Amino acid sequence: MSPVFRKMSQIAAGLTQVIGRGGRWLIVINADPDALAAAMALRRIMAHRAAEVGIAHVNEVKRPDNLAMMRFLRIPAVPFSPKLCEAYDHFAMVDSQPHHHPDFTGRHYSIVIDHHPVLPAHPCQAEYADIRPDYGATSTMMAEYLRGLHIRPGKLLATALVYGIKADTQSFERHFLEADVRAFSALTKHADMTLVRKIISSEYHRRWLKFFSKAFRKMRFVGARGLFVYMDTLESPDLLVMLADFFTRVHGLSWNMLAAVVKGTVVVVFRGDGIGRNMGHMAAKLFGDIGSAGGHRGAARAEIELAKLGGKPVEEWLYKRLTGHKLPSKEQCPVEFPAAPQSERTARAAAGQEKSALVT
Ligand SMILES: [Mn+2]
Repeated sequence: MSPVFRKMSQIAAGLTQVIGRGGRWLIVINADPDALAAAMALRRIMAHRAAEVGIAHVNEVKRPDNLAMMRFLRIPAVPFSPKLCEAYDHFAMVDSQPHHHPDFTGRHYSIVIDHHPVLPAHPCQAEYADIRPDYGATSTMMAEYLRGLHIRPGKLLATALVYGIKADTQSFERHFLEADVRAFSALTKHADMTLVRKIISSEYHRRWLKFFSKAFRKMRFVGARGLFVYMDTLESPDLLVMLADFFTRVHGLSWNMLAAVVKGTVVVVFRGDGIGRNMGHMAAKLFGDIGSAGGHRGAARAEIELAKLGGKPVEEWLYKRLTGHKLPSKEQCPVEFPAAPQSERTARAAAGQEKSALVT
């Protein structure tokens, strides 16, 4: 047995000692892919030791990929409530520490396993605390526990842990350790990568499609590669962000500016390809004199109180600021793609694609 593996077995034994026998455990999380996966793994470790194990999330799970993860991987997490806690006598926490969320406070956690930094002002009081701030994901730590306890993860658990590591390290673009890579590659042998892809591609809610429909109707192209869309009134600026992010995936557009009135404020969201125009500069130049405006090269935002427009129609006002011109009517400015630059047209024609591109 290698020294590393022996150490993992010892650590895992410390955990099972605290779990003991016959308790009713509630695992409390702030749900994101890493937390959901880690909770599922701890539940698996507790399975034959505890009388009952529940998972509760203090946040509302809204993101479609997180909902897809819960659904496809059958994660039995329920909303947290003080009433729910009455049914349990032990509490555990993964991927968070008790001071991270107001709903976490007011009860004692016997187990805390996390990878966020430890703050001197909030030392962890748990009987069993394992906090490794250098790790890219709590899912990696849980994969090590499973290994130390000789538990081979089933397909759904392995898939959850793979997705947890992938999400927290942004597919290894953000901070990670070699341990994260090791756990990831070992888990992929047991995981269902079709399910991972299904979860990743669950980007939109069905109820959002009406906003796409509206955005497509209201598109106005600006210059050769810009797009402006005014969405009238929206409940949340998140919808603008969702749409603006979508348009960054269109080849032939290099920047977009999406706007709407949200609760009495004109919210303008900018997205760029990070190569051409600097969105932060653009936002500040267009709206810095009248509202808060700024951001960075690829993403920016401006917010202007609606009252400051003095009753002017918002779409026309925004278009004028953006282009210096009057908003053309839909008849004068039909929504159609501007001709592709000459070089692209020539290349397409040379490849014999021009006709099929028009037909399809
Ligand atoms: Mn995490």
